[in-house]
Amino acid sequence: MSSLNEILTEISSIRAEAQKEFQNAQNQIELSQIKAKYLGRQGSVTRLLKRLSELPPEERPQIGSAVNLLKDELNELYEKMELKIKKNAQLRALEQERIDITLPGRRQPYGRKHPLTQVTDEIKEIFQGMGFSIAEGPEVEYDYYNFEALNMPKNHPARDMQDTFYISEDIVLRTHTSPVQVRVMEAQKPPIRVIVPGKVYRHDSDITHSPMFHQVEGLLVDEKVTLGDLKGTLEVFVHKMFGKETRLRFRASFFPFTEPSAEVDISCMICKGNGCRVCSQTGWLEILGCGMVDPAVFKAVNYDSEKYTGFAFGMGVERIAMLKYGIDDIRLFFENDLRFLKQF
Ligand code: 2NM
Repeated sequence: MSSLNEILTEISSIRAEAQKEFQNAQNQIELSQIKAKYLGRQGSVTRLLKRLSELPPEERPQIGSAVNLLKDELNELYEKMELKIKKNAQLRALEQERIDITLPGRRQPYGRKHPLTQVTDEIKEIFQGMGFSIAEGPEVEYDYYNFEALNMPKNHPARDMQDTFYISEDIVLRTHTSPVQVRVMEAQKPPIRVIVPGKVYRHDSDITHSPMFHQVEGLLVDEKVTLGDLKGTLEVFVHKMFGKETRLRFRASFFPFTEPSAEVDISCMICKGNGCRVCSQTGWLEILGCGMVDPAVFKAVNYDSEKYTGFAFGMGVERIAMLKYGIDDIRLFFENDLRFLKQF
């Protein structure tokens, strides 16, 4: 059994050793190991406390309070060091995460509208400026709206002109946006002034045809609408779209839903009418079809064709864009090659 002085000396040397170790701890792991070594269940301070019962009763109070003092001192030192280590770690992290605000920024590339969207928007805006509103409708359409109501009954030869994708016996992918005009006329009484942009589908594919392409069609119905109104409207459109110097040429044509019908050519904007690759040396480019709405169409929508007349027209957006920019392959619009798209 050790004497009083021996135990007091042991307490002093444990204190000195522990203080040194705690103060040299470099991180939380080391600190926890040191805490376990002295204050843990098997720790040297804890062992001292357990030995108290082996001491003579008169020595217990003095040794007991000396060991408890050591225990409190070391606990306090532990907490102090823990705080210091945490603060150091925080400072180091801040140092590493510091943002260099003098570094140059990384430029975000600009996105832009697809050329077909740009051309469609331009066409829409020109007609909106003349009082037309925009109408849209389904791409999956009843045979009735796509053909029947447009003066193309079953077995009509004009249906062979369209290479139609059939969904079922009486449902098709629309081959033009005209069925939307029929729906507009069913829903509203004249006067009507609408522009109908949208996707259309035809079984056709080569360098100038795509199975899905875009159309913009227009319809105006009122009392006393004439072919002169049609020509004047399209002239304003062409001059805004291609420039005031562009000339127009109306050629007689045929569509089942208009009578009379015409195709409109414009003087080639690439060669100014002198003849070039784009206009096949003719000086003229075909850009749209049009005509006065056939009374058979008015009959299908219950309009009185004695009271009302109207004109309609339709154009392919890809075709307009190809002519405007001298593009010779329609597939470029659908490949999403940025080298192509970036040029618009
Ligand atoms: C064209 C050419 C000529 C047209 C006709 C109609 C409707 F519904 F009023 F009968 N909508 N679109 C039309 C007329 C379309 O595209 C070449």
